[in-house]
Amino acid sequence: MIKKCIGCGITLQWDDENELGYIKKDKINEAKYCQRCFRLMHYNEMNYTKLPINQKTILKNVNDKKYLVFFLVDLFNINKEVISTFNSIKNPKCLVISKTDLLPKSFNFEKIKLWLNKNYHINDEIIFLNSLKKYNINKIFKVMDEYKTKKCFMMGYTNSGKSTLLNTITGSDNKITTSMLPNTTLNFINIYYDDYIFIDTPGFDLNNKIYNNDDFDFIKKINNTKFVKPGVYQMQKNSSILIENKIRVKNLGNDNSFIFYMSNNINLSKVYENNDRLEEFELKTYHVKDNTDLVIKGLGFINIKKSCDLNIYTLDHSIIEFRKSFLGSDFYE
Ligand SMILES: Nc1nc2c(ncn2[C@@H]2O[C@H](COP(=O)(O)OP(=O)(O)O)[C@@H](O)[C@H]2O)c(=O)[nH]1
Ligand SMILES: [Mg+2]
Repeated sequence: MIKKCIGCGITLQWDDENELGYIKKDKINEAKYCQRCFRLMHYNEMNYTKLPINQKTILKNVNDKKYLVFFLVDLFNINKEVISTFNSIKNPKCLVISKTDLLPKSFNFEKIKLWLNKNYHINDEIIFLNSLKKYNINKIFKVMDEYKTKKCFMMGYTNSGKSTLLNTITGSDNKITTSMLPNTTLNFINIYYDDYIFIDTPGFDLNNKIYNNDDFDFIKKINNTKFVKPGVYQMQKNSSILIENKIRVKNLGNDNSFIFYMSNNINLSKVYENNDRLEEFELKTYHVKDNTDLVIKGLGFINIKKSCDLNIYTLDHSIIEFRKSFLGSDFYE
C-alpha cells in the first residue's frame, strides 16, 4: 500500500536514504512523517530540495478540479509576479493577506483593498487574517459558505503561511510540516475536517528575488517572524542606503524620507557622499514620483515620500519594481 508523509505529502519509501520520502524500513508501519519532515520539525534542519512537481502541473491540477482557491500572500511579498500568478488562476478565488500580526497597527485594511483593486486590478474578494493570533480564521468558512462549497485549495508562494493556516484551522495533532525554508510542502495534501476538504499545495517559487533558494542563513535572516517596525531614514542629497551589501539606493534629489518595510534583522546602513560602495554592480537611474514604493522582490518594500531620481546599484535589476504606495492620503488620486 502506498503511504504518504502527513507532513509534506510525499510517498514514503525505504529504498534510498538520499531520496525524498525516506523512512527506515522497520518504521514504515507506525511512521507518519518522512525523515526529512522529522528533522525539520525537531532540529529545523533540511537540505535544499527541488520540488518533485512543477508549477505548471500544480496550476493544471487546480484548474481541472475547479474548487475554490484561497491564495495567500503577506503584504511584504506583494509584487507583479505574485499577482500575475493569482490572476492566472481560473477557479473561483479569494486573495488572503496573511500574517497580519506583522503589520503596523496604522495599516488600514479597507484602504489596502482599494489599492489592490486599483493598482493590481484585483476584483476578487480579499480577506486579511493571521494564524499566529488566530485573527479572522472564520473568514475562510464564511467565504466557503458564500460559494456554497466545502472543498478548497490553499495556494500561494512559498512561505506565505498556507500550511500553518491549515494546522490552525484543524487544530489537529497531525500537523503539516511548516518552516520558513522553501519547498517544505512537496505535494498536494488532503485535509479532512468535519465535512470540509482543504487541499494544501506546494508553494510557488519567485522567478527573480533577492535570495537563492539554498541560502538558508540569508532566508532565515530576511524572513519576517515578528512585528515589523518600520525603519525611517532621513536621506540628504547624494546619501545612500546599503541593504545587506546587495543593493545600494542613492538619493540624487533633495532631502527625502525613506521608510523601510522589511524584516528588522536586515542590515541597513547609511553612507554619505563620495563613496564607491557596490559600484561593481550594475547601475540604473530611476525617476520616482511622490509617495512611491520601491519593491525588492523577496525582501519587502521602501516607501519613498518625495519625487526624486535614484541611482540603484545591484546585481539583478529584475528584482526591483515601483508602484504607487497605499501609505499616505494621496493613493487613489
Ligand atoms: N508571524 C506569523 N508567522 C506566520 C504566520 N503563518 C505562518 N507563519 C510563519 O511563516 C513561515 C511559513 O509558514 P508555512 O505555513 O510553512 O508556509 P507555506 O510555505 O505557505 O506552507 C513559518 O515560519 C510560519 O511559522 C502568521 O500568521 N504570523
Ligand atoms: Mg507549506
